[in-house]
Amino acid sequence: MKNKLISLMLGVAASMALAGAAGAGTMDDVRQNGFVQCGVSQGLMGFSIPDDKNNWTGMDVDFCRALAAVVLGDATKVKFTPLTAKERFTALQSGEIDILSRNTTWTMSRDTSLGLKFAGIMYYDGQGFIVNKKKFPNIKSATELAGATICTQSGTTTELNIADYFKSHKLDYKLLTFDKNDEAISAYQDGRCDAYSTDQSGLYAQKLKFAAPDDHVVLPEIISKEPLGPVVRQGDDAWFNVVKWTYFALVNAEELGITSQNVEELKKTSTDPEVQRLLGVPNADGTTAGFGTGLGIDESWAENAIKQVGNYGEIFDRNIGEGSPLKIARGKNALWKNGGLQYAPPVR
Ligand SMILES: N[C@@H](CCC(=O)N[C@@H](CS)C(=O)NCC(=O)O)C(=O)O
Repeated sequence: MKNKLISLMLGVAASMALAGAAGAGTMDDVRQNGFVQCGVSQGLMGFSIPDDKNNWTGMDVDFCRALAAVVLGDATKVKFTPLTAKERFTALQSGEIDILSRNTTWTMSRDTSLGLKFAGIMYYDGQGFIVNKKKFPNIKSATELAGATICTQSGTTTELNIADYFKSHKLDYKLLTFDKNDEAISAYQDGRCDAYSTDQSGLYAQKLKFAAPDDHVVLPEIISKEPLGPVVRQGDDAWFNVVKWTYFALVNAEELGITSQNVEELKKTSTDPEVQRLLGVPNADGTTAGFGTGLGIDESWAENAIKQVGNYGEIFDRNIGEGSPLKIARGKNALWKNGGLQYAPPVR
């Protein structure tokens, strides 16, 4: 009993400290600063990567832009903080960033012990392996990697999943981890390890950057569930709601056929009540439905994000889908009505 009380008190103190790290509330901070401080990866094609002029692109980057459009009405009001896998959670806990949008897997310990809160699953991923065909000419399966040295980035779920996978298949292995992903990739390319492992989306992204991409093959096994999504601190429900409903708005917009191209037209002409609610169209008597008010923001919150950044499908397509060099199929990330897992609760 005494122990329980002590751990309860410690828990409360920890969440107060976490909430305190962000001052009065993250939404107020963001409004005062005039921008969203968004933690991203240091460079992962399709998710978050800067060009030589420091213009960032990617799904994770676009999510933060959509959030800025929702909260501040302007998708350009974002600053990006590139973070290694190891640094990312401390940056969020300490209040250095307002949101972490960095191909981060939703796991129980991150969602509980680390004091964080995942707002949704932007991308359903799973971990895989890539190997050099010259080293393994006839390889068909990861089970043939007995005794192999695997390179990966430290501070990731990847490290832990490899241990589980090799242990459960009773295979020996050696792990070579690096703080920076570029170092892990160089070690793999230099032949210091037999395989490189990460989320499958990351494998396809890295492969494109290899000197001879066709020399490498992604093995068929998916050894884990890697639900990737945006994360915030616990103890700030108003901010959590805004982040969560930004994601839901993007998915609902795709489901309702609202795009960056037609959103303005649909706002004026659509008679579909679902479209009208999402876009904050006033009722016949001039009153507003109040969904923006419920979030503490403008009624045109969703319209701003869709107009300036696009719906979920548009974001997927241009960054990692058919409209991108990665050409990843929608697969599990298709809308639920098309057999996928992307599903958002209704705006009601
Ligand atoms: N989803 C996994 C892995 C995330 C991760 O950090 N992956 C590496 C390898 S693809 C990465 O994004 N590196 C890019 C960077 O550090 O800039 C996790 O949350 O732990």
